[in-house]
Amino acid sequence: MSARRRRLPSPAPSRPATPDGAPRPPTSAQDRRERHSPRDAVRAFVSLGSNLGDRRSYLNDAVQGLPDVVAVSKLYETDPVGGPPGQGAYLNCVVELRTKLTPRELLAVAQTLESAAARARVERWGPRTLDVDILLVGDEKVDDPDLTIPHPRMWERGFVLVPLADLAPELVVGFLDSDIGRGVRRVGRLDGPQAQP
Ligand code: A4P
Ligand code: MG
Repeated sequence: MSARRRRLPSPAPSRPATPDGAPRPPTSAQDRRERHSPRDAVRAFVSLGSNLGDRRSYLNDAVQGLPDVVAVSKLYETDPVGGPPGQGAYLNCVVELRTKLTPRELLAVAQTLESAAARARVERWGPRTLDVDILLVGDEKVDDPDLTIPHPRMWERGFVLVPLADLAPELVVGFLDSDIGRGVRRVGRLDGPQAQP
């Protein structure tokens, strides 16, 4: 199924007006962001990882479910970073979007895709069928308890920076060196028209 035909989760509903009908004032950074409309489409990047079950199939399904996809990096196999010992290797890639969705709407999409992959949250950095992390959304910055953009650990992770370099080499200059890239092994590409050759 085409990514564009998939139904996206609805954006968070706006808060109801006060009893006298006056609109409520914004109380948080999220409210202020939602008042900026219409939004221009921006370049956004999403990291996908899987180290449980049919890893390639979970990543393929996630790419199909993402909106506004313009490119998909090559596919890489990487040793687990953090988490319990004995986990299997990950397959990782990065997807580029051109989207008007807000960071919070993208997080909702990410969590819907993880649920569709029957992701169980047992322990932090534990093995998972699918992890979807929002890396960058244009030049937006979010620092909320449940959402941080840019993703706070992306600049120190080879499994993010090596595939990101396939799509946006200018963004990793100064961050990606041979130490960080060590152990990130290219293993082909995903299916689909947007995949990197
Ligand atoms: N959250 C906050 N900011 C974001 C964001 N930018 N994108 C919150 C996505 N989620 C964000 O994530 C915990 C919470 O982070 C979410 O509820 C969301 O509100 P999670 O996916 O439930 O838990 P997690 O992934 O175990 O924890 P965490 O800290 O997000 O881990 P990471 O940073 O995602 O790392 N090794 C290899 N080789 N390849 C991998 O892909 N991935 C991880 C997970 C660890 N080691 C890995 C890999
Ligand atoms: Mg995560």
